[in-house]
Order: sequence, then C-alpha cells, then structure tokens
Amino acid sequence: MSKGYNFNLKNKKIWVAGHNGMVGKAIVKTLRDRKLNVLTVNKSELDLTNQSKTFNWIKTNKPQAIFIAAAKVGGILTNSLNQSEFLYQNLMIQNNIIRSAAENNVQKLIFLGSSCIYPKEADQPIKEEALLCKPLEETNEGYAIAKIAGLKLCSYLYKEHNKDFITIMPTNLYGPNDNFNLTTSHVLAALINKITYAKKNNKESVEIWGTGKPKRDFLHVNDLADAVYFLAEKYSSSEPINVGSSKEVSIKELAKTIAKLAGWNGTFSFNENMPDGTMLKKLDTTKINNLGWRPKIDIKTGIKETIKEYEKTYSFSDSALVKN
Ligand code: GFB
Repeated sequence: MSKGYNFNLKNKKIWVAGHNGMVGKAIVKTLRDRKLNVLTVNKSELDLTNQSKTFNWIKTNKPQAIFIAAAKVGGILTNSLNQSEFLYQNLMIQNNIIRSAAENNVQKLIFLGSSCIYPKEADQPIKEEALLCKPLEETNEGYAIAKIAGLKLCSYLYKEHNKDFITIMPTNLYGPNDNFNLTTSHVLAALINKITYAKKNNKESVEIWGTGKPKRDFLHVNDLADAVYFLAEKYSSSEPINVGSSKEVSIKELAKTIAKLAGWNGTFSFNENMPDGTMLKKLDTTKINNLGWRPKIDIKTGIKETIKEYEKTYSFSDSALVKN
C-alpha cells in the first residue's frame, strides 16, 4: 500500500449498495453527514442478483465509488439452515457488482467481508493472514465461502488490473436498525428482544442458545461506518483489513450486561441443542490501529442506546415483533 495514499470522496458520485440494512444505513448516514454525494437504489428497482441489470445500472449511473453493504446476512441458526441460499445470493450480489464495477472503471470499491469467514480455530486474536489456514466454521460455511470468493475477486482485480478494490473484515456488529427477528438475527439483537420481552411480560427466565461460553468481539455499527469511510480514503491494498473492538465478551456475560441495562433481573437457561459455533472470534486490529483509527463507542453505551431505540420501534403481539 502506498504511503500517503488518499482517495478523496469529495465531489465523487458514491453508490451504497444495500443502503437499507443496518450497515448500509450507517454508511449512508456517515457519508451524508460529511455532505458527500450518495446514490442509493431500492431492491424493487434493481435486483442485484441479476447480472445484466446490475451492469446496466452501473453503466447508466456511473458511480465513481461503490460501498457493497448489500448481502444476505443472518445469525447462526438461519446460516446453518440455509447454506445454499447464503452461498448463492451472496455470490451473485457481490460478483455482479464487483465485475460490473471493474468493467465500468469505477475508481474505488469497498467490499465488506465478515470475521466469521476466518477459520473456526484461528489463533487469537485473528490476524488477516489467518484466512484459509484451517477449516471453516460449519454453521456458516456457505456464507463464508461466498465472502472469501468476493474478497479474492477484489484482490485479483487489484493485482492483475490495478483496480483499487479493497476488502474490509468487520467483527460482529450491533446497533440501530439491526434485525431483531428471533430466528434470523444475531445474538446481541436476539438477547435484547428476549430480555425486553421478559421484562414487559414479567417472565422469570430467558433462554440462551448453546452453552453461553463462546466469546464475541462486538463493534457498534456506527463505529464500523466511521472505519469504512476512513479506510475508503486511506487504505489501498489487495489484502483485507480487520475492523474490531479489540475486546471480547462471553455470550453469558453479554446476556447479564443486557439484562442489567434493560432493568430485568431474571435468570438464564441454556439450550445446548443449539450450536455454539466458533468459540473465539476476536480480531487483531493492529493494521487499522497503525493507520490511526480506533473505535469510539463502548459496548455498555452502545447497548443502552440500542435497547432504547428498540423499545421505541417495536411493541409485541403474542407471536411476533410488530413495528410501532
Ligand atoms: O450472533 P450469532 O447468531 O452468530 O451467535 P455467530 C453468536 C453466539 O451466540 C452463538 C449464541 O454461540 C449462539 O449460539 N446465542 C445465544 C444466540 N443465544 C442466541 C440467540 O438467541 N440468537 C442467536 N443468533 N445466537 C455469525 C455468522 O456467527 O457471525 C454470520 O453465522 C455472521 O455469518 C456473523 O457473519 C457476524 O457470531 O456465531
């Protein structure tokens, strides 16, 4: 990566693909807060799994920079039950955008991987070089293989055709606009849902999947968006770069923290018929720290704000989440 590199996003036409998801919304906000020119297109207008439609949209709209926040994402349960869809949809979406961006001479592309694509038993904390060095975690293999393919496509285009297409590897994320649906969500959102429901309905106990022993490195999505903006301008390399909190917490400890912040003092039961998945997943953030970036939002503040936003947004029917 060249020293003193800077890609100035000012006066550039920027497309955030997947602008309606938790990550996409945070990236759009971060860019628009900086008065940058951000383009978005809804799923109803553009099906990103369709190669020619994606190519023609990029050809017509001529974005000079693209942030790929579009993906089929979900927690451990939905990933483990829908591996074919996670593999297929993510391959189609990312390959259509990356390939069309290369053919239309897009100047900068930022592809988002995920820490879950590192090996199940990678040395801790996980360095970028750990990729592909040991077997993957079974519960999200389909998603991981798709994301590794996207990362490699960007890397090869960088090396073979000098395309400034970079890959960022975020850790587990949480925050506003997260998915709180109990079967498809990630753990932090799921526990906020379960614990606030228990509080509202005077339930004594909340179920935690697995043993509660796995540890996760959680980063607030606004910190990720800040890092993505920073790296879009400062980072140019064929190699991926991690973005994490450099901390970790066990699922059991996380549940206790959420309960305390939500004002619920019930007990937890552990359903060991559900998978633990990867036991440790803390990212090594030396590379991004050396570039001068660090997260700002501590997890307790982040969870408190997320609980508040969640309780404002959702109420409960007996069976499902209902948006207010
Ligand atoms: O967040 P999560 O679904 O995904 O699960 P991963 C993290 C840990 O929390 C697992 C436990 O050990 C779960 O068993 N857990 C406990 C729960 N209670 C719950 C619950 O009610 N809901 C959920 N969802 N988990 C994902 C990958 O792995 O990491 C995705 O599957 C994605 O592809 C994401 O990349 C970042 O952290 O295990």
